[in-house]
Amino acid sequence: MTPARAFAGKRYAVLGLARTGLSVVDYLWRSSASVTAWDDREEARAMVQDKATLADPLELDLSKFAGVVVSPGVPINRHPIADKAREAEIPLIGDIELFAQARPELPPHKVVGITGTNGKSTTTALIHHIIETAGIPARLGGNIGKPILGERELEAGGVYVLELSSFQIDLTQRLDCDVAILLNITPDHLDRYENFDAYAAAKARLFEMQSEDHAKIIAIDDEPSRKIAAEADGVVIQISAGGCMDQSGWSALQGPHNAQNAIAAMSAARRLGIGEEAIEQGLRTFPGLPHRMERVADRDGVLFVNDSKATNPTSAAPALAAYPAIHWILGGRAKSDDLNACEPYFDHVRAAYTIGETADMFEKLLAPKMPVSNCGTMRKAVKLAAQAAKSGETVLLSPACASFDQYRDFEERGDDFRAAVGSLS
Ligand code: UMA
Ligand code: ADP
Repeated sequence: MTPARAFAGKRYAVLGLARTGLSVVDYLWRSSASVTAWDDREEARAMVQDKATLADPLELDLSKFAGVVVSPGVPINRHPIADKAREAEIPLIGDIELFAQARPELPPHKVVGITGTNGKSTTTALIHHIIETAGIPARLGGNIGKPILGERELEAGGVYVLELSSFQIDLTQRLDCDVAILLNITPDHLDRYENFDAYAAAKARLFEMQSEDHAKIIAIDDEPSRKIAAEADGVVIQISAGGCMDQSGWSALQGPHNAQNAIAAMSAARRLGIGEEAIEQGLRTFPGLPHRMERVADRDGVLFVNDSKATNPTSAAPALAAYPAIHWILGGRAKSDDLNACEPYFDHVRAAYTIGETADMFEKLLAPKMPVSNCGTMRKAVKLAAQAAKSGETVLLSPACASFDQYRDFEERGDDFRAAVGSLS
C-alpha cells in the first residue's frame, strides 16, 4: 500500500510483530511516522530494528503517542495494554483501522468486509474471484493471512475484499464497508470474550461502522445472526442457505455450508453491480481454497479429502453432510467436549479414526454409534482408513479440533494428511 500522509510525523506504538505487526511497522515507517515496536519474542523484535525503536509499550509514557497498534492475536480482554492505552487516553487500534484512516488518500474504490464464525476465507476468496472474473481489479486481505497494508494498492474503481475476524473488528473504529457480510455466529474464541453474547456483539460492530446507504448482507440461518438482522438499520439484505440453488456446476462449492457462502458472494456481487453471467462463471470456475474440503487424491475410486481447516464441530458438520460414506479422521486440541453439531450426519460415517489429544475422548464418545479406531497419529489414521475404504467411499480429514497439540497450524496438519496419502503404497 502506498504510504499515507495521514500518519506522517505521528508517533505509534506497535505491539505484536508477526504477519500483521511486521506489515504495520513497514507501512508506518514508509509513511514517515515514528514507530516504537515490541514483541515478547526476541527474534520478532530483531526483524524491525532498522525501522523502529524497540521498547515495551507497557513501560512507556504513551500520552504523546497517536495510538497503539495491536495485533489480533494479542488478547486485549486480558492483556494490560488495553488499560494502559485507556489511561493514556489514546486509541487502541489494529491494521484494519490504519487502512480505514488511509482510505481517503487512495484512488476511488470500494470495500467488501466479510465476517462470521465459519466460511469467511471461502467467501472472501470467492467474492474476490467473481469480481476479477467480471474484469474489475480486486485485492484480497485481512484474516485470510494477508495483512492488507502489505498488499499492492488498487487503481481507481477497484474493490478491496477483506476477511475480518472479531479480533480485528474489536481494533477497528471507522471502517465503512460498502458491503458488509455476516455469515453465521456459533460458539468460538470464548477465551477472548466475556460470553457468547459479547462475541456476537463484536461481530455486529462491523455493521455499526457503516453509512446508512451501505449494504448489510446477513445470513439468517442462526439465532444470533437473525437477531442482528432484525435490529440492523438501513440497507439490510437477508439471505439464507436454505434457498434452493443448483450447486452441481460449482465443483469447489459443494455442501450446504457452501450454499451459504455462495449466496453471500452472489448478493455482494449483485450489490457491486456485477452481472449474472459473470457471477455464474465465477461460481463455476472458483478453484476453492486448500485445506477446505480439498480433494487431494482419488485412489481406486476412494476420494481423499483434506478439510483440516474444520477446527470446531460446527465447521466439520458440513463436510460430513457433503459425502454419503465416510471414513472420518478427527481429533486434535479440543474446542468443545461434545460433537453435537456433527451428530445429525453420523449415519454418513462408516468408521471413525481418532488422533491427537482428543483421541481417547472422541473414541469413547463415538464408539456406541460407529466403529472407531484410536490411532493417535495422522499416518496411522490415513493407513487404516485407506485400507478399510471401498470404491465410492471418502476418507475425510475434518478434525473438529484445533491443530496445536501436534502441529504448528491447520495448514501443517493438512499438508501432513496430504503427505500421508501420497505415501500410501
Ligand atoms: N504477542 C506478544 N505478546 C502477547 C501476545 C502476543 O508479544 O501478549 C506477539 C506474539 O509473539 C506474536 C504476535 O504478538 O508475534 C501475535 O501475532 P498474531 O497472532 O496476531 O499473528 P499474525 O501473524 O499477525 O496473524 C494475525 C491473525 N492471527 C490471529 O488472529 C490469532 C491471523 O489470523 C491473520 O491471518 C493475520 O493476522 C493477517 O491478518 C489467523 C487466525 O487464527 C489465521 N485467526 C482467527 C481465526 O481465523 O479463527 C481469528
Ligand atoms: P473461516 O475463514 O471462517 O475459518 P473457511 O472458509 O476457511 O472459514 O472454512 C473453514 C471450515 O468451515 C471449512 O473446513 C468448512 O468445512 C467449514 N465451513 C465453510 N463455510 C462454512 C459455513 N458457511 N458454515 C459452516 N461451516 C463452514
